[in-house]
Amino acid sequence: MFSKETYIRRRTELKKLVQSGVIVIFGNNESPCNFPNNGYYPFRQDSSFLYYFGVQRDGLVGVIDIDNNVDTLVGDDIDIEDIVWYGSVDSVKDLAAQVGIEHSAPMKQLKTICHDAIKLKRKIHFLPPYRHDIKLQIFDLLGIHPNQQKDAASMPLINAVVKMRSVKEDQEIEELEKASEIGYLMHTTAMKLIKPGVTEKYIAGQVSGIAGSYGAMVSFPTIFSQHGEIMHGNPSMAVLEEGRLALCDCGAETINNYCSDNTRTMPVSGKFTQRQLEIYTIVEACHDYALELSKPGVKYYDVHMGVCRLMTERLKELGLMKGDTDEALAAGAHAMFLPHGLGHMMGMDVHDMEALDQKYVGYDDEIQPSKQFGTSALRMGRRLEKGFVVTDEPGIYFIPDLIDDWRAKGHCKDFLNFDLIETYKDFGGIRLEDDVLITDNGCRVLGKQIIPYHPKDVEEYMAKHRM
Ligand SMILES: [Mn+2]
Repeated sequence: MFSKETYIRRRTELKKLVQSGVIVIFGNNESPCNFPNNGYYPFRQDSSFLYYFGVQRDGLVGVIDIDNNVDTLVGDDIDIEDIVWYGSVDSVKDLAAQVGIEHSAPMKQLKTICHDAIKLKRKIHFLPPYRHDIKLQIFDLLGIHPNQQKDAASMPLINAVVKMRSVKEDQEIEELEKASEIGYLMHTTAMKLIKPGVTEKYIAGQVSGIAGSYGAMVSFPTIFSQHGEIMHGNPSMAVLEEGRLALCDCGAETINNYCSDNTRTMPVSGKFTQRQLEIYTIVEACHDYALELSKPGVKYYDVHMGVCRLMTERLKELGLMKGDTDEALAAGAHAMFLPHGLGHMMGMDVHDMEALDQKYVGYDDEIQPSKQFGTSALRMGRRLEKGFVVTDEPGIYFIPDLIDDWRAKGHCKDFLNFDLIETYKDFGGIRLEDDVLITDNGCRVLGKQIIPYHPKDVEEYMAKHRM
């Protein structure tokens, strides 16, 4: 938790931006895993609630009455039976005081607060809910059916939250740096443990445990797979095999819930083959090129397309693509190899604020999401600003089903050498990912130590440290 002044300042700014009405920000409730008392662990607070109210406890709602300038933390104190099991917990009144709030109220009063506002025809601002229990709570309070809640969510509130959370404060950057340090440990541990004969799940489990040991938890379920061509491949009981690549995409959250998100792709044997190096060095060049291009004022959409252009040129040199580069890009032929976007915003959510809808977070009036396969998966397209944190994550994948699908349809056949692509069906995929802070006139990769990614550095690290 930051100082109470931080939360007071943020709520004051939020009131200025939203201007009038009553803001209701729902904290998360405990979420049952397989029975009510066996919840998903650790408890994860809603990020917007954390941003303005800072409190990690479940079952709280933050109310900001803009017109009367009254902030209230709503929630029930826990009773003696819960204290027996979980230990003593601060009262809601004390929790409120810790984040500079004078008023607290029991949960039953939320209904009165909402009904009074409705009677006076005051606007009640809420964010799009993503958990079903909160949807029921909103239905109960405001009478809006869960199916209509996304549309009924407040645009002034969404815009204000996006505006504020997009630009990271110095103390937030410090937290992100801490998350990067844990991420460094996670990835270098994977490099130490990778060898023929161990399972994907073993390495993913070891790596995820590091996030739990030094921070709150992983920032998303660890992706570790020899099938790097599956974007979000779950680690399986498959055994690592000599000659294959293993893709590791993972990150940590600090105890204050700031994230890291990195990807490395490593040779199981400790040495890349010539064929692997040819593809790897293209991804490496794309990763570095994005760092060259990224600075305030530049559209991330243009950085994405710049990377796709470089990738296309290099794949043409290998004979995997052909034809005019501009035409290939316009047709979306590069999406055969890169069917996702270059990156996304990152902060307290690994895909920052995605719950508020990507079109309000990564796009604006100037730049709208593309509908073309591949580019449509770009989560961040708008102009970069100082203080934004985005991921830089190019990849090249050989997806057997996609190859078959496009070949059968003849899709982009003028730009793709299907005969050669066929021979890569056993290749897998390569992705390299780092987290990037936009600075005054450029950008820098977060983390005191950069996780090895130049092929020589990866091989040297593995040769030196492998167990
Ligand atoms: Mn990512």
